[in-house]
Amino acid sequence: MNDIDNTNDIDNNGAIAAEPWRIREAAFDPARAFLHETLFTLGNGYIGMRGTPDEGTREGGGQTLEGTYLNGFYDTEAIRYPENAYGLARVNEFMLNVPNAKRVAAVVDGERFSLDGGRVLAWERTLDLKTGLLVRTVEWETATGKRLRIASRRLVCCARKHVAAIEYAVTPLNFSGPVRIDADIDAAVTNLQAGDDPRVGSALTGPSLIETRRDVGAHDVLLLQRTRHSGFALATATASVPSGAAARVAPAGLGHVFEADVAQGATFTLHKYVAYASSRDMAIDAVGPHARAELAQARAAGFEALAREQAGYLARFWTDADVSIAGDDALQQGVRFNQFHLLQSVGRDGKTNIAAKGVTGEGYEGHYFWDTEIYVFPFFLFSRPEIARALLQYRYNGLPKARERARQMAHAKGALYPWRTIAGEECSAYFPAGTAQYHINADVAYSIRLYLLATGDFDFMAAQGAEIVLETARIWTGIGGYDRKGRFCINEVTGPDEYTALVNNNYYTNAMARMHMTFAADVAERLRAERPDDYARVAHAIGLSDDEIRAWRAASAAMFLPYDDDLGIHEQDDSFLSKKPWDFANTPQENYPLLLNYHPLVIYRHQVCKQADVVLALLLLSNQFSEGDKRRDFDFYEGVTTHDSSLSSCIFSIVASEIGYRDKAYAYFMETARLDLDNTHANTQYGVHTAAMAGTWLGVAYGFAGMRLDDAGLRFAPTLPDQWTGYRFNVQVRGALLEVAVDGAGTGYRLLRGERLAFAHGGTPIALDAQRAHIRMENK
Ligand code: IFM
Repeated sequence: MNDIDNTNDIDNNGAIAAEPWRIREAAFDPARAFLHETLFTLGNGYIGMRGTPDEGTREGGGQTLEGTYLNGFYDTEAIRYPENAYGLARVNEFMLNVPNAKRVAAVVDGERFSLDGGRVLAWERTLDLKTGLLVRTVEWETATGKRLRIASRRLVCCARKHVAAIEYAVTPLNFSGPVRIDADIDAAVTNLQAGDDPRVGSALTGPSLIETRRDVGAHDVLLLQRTRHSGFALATATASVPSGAAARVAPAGLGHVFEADVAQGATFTLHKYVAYASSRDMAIDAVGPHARAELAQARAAGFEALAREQAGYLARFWTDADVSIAGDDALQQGVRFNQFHLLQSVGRDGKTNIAAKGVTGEGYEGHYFWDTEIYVFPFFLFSRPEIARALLQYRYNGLPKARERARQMAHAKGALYPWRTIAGEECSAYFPAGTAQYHINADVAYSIRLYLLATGDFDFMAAQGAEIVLETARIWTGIGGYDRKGRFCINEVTGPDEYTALVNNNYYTNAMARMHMTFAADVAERLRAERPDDYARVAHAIGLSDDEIRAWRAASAAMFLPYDDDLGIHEQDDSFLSKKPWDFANTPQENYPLLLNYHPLVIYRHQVCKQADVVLALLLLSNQFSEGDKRRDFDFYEGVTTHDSSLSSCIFSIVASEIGYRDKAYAYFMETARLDLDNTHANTQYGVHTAAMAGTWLGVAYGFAGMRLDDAGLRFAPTLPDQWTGYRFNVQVRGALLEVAVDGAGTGYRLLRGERLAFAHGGTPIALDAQRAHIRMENK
């Protein structure tokens, strides 16, 4: 821990040190506090607790957001349009900031520990990526000169969806006498107001949680609330257990005051167990009893057992998921931090998904986007396939609402997924960059296709996957049609690039729609051949005819994929190349991101991209392009892309790797890997960027290691960045676990689990099995 002499050396010590398995700050730095609240968030895919102080919101200067979130727990607000139109999204769902149940504070002589009062003598805070514990140790002097050490450990249980726990230990350093620990629930927290930045928070008209009951027992508290519009019940429950000194306890508000006479050097400890339950998961009447039951079990286990359980859970995660990079500690830290946050953020119950900001903040209001399928999904598919499966279950559960939405959008058949949502409603109030992104349907289908390739799980296809793929494919024949030249065209959509909206024949959309319709026809035919009963059931349920399957094949074959012969590149859409180029030379740095400084129309009129669009198609549909096309496309689109979206750099890195642009591959990868740790997009304080976090994994596996899985099978084409001495990661495919270890001399493949796995290395076929579980190959 840092000692007293260093506490003023804020610039050096408030920063996060580059350590491979830890995120550690050695001083409290008010200028970094807001950002670090995000970075030190703990979560388990359901609960998310920002890394705010145990004692609650700081009162002095500096921005802060006391945030606790439950993935998928939301209220709604009507979206009001002064200028209305038919079919616009009507209701916004937004993730709620729920009561802060972790609050615990030391009090001496009536003075409560606070970062705004007294004197902080020493401070260290560490998020340990192996144990999952957030540990803070602070030495503090009261205004009257009494010194204390406060050591706290916090965890959000990965193995217990509803539970978190805090250990708070207070040691008098230069006195003996009464020490108080206050433990309560702060129910006065509210969501952020959005302001002008669409990426920050919600536009709310009032508080969302209304108290319906409170029980304050001897050591326990149960708070019941109802959401204002969505009508959900929420239970927040705590149980506090003192130890180390004989404590007197008294109720106070939504909590208790514990007081003990503590000798100098002795430690008075409080363990506080927390449980949240909501009626999104159970009946309204069940939320209170459920929270109490979870709490009783956690309390019976005790903090140490919960900590061991957490370390065990994470050890298993790292065994399957760790990407290790030799030669750069800061980068290694970024990569692991990103993987850790993905695990913390991803819903695994089939009812929730992964929000753009995970459970770390209110940016994008806890909404789920295509980010899941195209960026995050592969990471889980190849490391924790059961989580990938749960993400698909979420989309299956969303089919009824997607069907409703399709009807509103004048599609007689099929299902249209919302661009941004929590529970399935379209929540995008700006349709040009929202609902118009019809490619979301193909993105979901793409992830199902990848799932099938990676797992071979045709049971899933029969039970759910086929229905999703077929229903969503129908939208393409619904919105597309043949032009005078017999080309199948898709008009008035927006592709991934949000600086270009409402265009005809967006290349990405058309290419992905072609993949989608072909896949849908393949799935229908395979299901009919292999599982006729399932086929009959699904076809009957959705009214599928053979004519539709034929129509998909025909539309795929005739799909118009814009290509400019003069430039030898794929055109982003029919109009992109005719637009005026953006004047990058005269755009000052402070005008980026453009979306915060120019009206959308100004941006849309120009040849400028926020993010990878054609370049993303080059990756996802990799085997459909020649290397020459990939190069020319990359060169052209790199020149017109701002990367204002955090989803962009990782894709450019991967394609750069593939076409041999080693320096660019590395530079784009570096932009992605520490994007949140270094706050390079200047908004991590409102939440991490989960798509970019997953893009880091993609950058290693798909990028440097050249991994692809498609109809041609699993293959690798590894390269080693000059800056590293080696890297290693595991992938799970078809029940096998394969280690891929790349160094200067070549690549080693080791079958860690499973009976057999066939793949290719730089075009050479390899099969590993129990007899031959390891092979070394030279990199090409
Ligand atoms: O889905 C993305 C989009 O592609 C770019 N803007 C942010 C969204 C959420 O991450």
